Amino acid sequence: MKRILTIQDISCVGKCSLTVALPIISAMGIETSIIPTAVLSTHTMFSNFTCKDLEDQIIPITDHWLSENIDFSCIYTGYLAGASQIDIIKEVFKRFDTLTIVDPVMADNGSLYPAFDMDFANKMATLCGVADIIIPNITEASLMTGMEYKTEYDEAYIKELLKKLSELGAGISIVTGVGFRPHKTGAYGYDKNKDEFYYYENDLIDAAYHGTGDIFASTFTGGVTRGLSWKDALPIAADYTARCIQNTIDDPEGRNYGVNFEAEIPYLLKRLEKCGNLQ
Ligand code: PXL
Repeated sequence: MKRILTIQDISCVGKCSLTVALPIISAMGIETSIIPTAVLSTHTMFSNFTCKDLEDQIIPITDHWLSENIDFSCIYTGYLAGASQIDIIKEVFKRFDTLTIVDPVMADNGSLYPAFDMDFANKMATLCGVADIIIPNITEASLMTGMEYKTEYDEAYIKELLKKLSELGAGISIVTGVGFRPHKTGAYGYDKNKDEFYYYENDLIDAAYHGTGDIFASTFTGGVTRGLSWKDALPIAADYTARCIQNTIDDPEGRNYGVNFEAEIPYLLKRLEKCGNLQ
């Protein structure tokens, strides 16, 4: 069985980060090891959340793993609790020398999340520079490239954003939340070694929930780790995320604490089955 290491926070309530990545990647048939970067009472969109930074645990945890010869098929990072964690994550990448996927979680809808500033964004750009695959949304991509954040844009803008992102260093850059037509959204990717773009769109569901970026990134990471190409993993991640959002809207009891990704896991597994013999 393949083994992924995912490094992000645990928000105890408000489905996102590890409480999304762990169940989704496990359901995809991959052992999921974790390093929690922090423990929060809720994600940071609630008021008065508590936060215990676990930065001092990251290197000792990996020291122990190295002494046990533990290795990983992929390392996937999400929400980090502060700029000083970024150099530590780079050291973890060096220690395990495997496929690295960075979701530079820090901003959305044109603004940084409450815990972050431009110093963090600039440092995050350097982490994206040493990753194999990066998955920012448009806000995060514009912060890291210095390009203007736009809510109305054309394909030329997104392609320029992707080219500038790839200049940071990653081989494959994927920008999420990209829509060119009313009621549509999607993800636009660029493979810099092949100079190849790929866009996949699905229906935009008119509701904003927390944790949907984490669902997309976790599913994408699971697909690539099971042996799918990034272009095959991307539509599965996009469609599953859209179904999770739709399921939440349809749920009369649904609370705005994250989407009902659990209810759509059978759909995700059926999609994976259709991919044939995966690793
Ligand atoms: O879903 C991204 C995320 C992860 N972790 C924490 C967050 C957020 C988004 O706000 O606050 C703690």
